[in-house]
Amino acid sequence: MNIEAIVLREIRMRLKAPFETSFGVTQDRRILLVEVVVDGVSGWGEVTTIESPSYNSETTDTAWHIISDFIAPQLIGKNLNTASDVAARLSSIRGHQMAKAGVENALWDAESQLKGMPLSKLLGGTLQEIACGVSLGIRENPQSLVRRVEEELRSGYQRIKLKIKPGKDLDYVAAVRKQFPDILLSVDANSAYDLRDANHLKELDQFNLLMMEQPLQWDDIHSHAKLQSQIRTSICLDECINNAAHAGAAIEMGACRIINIKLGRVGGHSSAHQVHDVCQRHSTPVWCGGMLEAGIGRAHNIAMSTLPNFTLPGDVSASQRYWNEDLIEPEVEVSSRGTILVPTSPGLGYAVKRQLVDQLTVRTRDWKPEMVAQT
Ligand code: OSB
Ligand code: MG
Repeated sequence: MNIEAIVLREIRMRLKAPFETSFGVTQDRRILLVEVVVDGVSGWGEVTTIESPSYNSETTDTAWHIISDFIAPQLIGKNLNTASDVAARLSSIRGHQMAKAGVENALWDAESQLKGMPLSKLLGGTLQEIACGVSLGIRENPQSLVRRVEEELRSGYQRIKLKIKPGKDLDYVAAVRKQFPDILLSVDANSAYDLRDANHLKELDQFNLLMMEQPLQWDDIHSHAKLQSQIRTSICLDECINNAAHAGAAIEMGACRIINIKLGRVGGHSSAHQVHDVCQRHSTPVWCGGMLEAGIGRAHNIAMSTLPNFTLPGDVSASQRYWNEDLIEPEVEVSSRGTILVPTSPGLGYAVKRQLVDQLTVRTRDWKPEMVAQT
């Protein structure tokens, strides 16, 4: 696999509605797209940073810097056997998993096209259909949240996740649970609490939740182990898990019973596969998290979600829930059973709308082998 060109683009896209989490409100997305040209074929990846360092330490701008100044110069003109060699080549760059994932995943797309197989198959995926849930942002009041939940259930979604934060938790969850006693329901705090809130978080046990996602500090596995021993609800770690070693440690410490895998947060498909495998060996179910992705990121999430231990519904939902027009053709659609049918054509299985990408692009940088030879 000869890396003949790398193109980095920043696009701007506005979400249909603002999305509120414990760390802030997002509506105007700044998304980086990575295009790699390998043996004449274009592969695409999406960098899943948000705009501020409030989910993890990366931002759209740090990813631009790391890709521009370190990753692209290191990879341009190189010849790889497979996309799974990339992570080792980039191991001298500490952290910056989302920046690395955007590039690595583009190479996986290219490899699957060159081999004439769907990306899901190249990754070793076995599922033909993936189960979908939705993540609902924090609302003005419990009643409007209940109405949103009702709409999503009517569309067929199999699991509802509510964003919570201090002051917007128990009464919201209670209202939804009262209206829908039997649905799969979970909450996500995005690190809004600390261990002193253990008794408060214990109140959530009464709602029979599928899980409580990342209640404590973004980088503190140990405190989650202490909390898990005090509550009945299963903890699911998101922010804390950046690689397979973290996943193994968290499970062995009893810090969680479920793990959310995000391709960006763990550094790309190779690492995601390793996290998946560690969890599988420990009989710990996983599901695919979301980062308000546009279509390219969404397509990668779908391919990853076909691995056999993705046994819980993910946060990967229809393009139309987020965007007036998505970057891919066809857009991601969800069946009335709350599933996405995995594409069977080579590569991502969705075509990138280049014209739309061009319209949305606000800055571009590209690399060709000769540019490196000159320096
Ligand atoms: O914690 O899962 C999260 C969005 C941005 C940052 C973090 C998270 C989220 C979501 C949205 O929950 C998931 C989605 O619908 O893409
Ligand atoms: Mg989360």
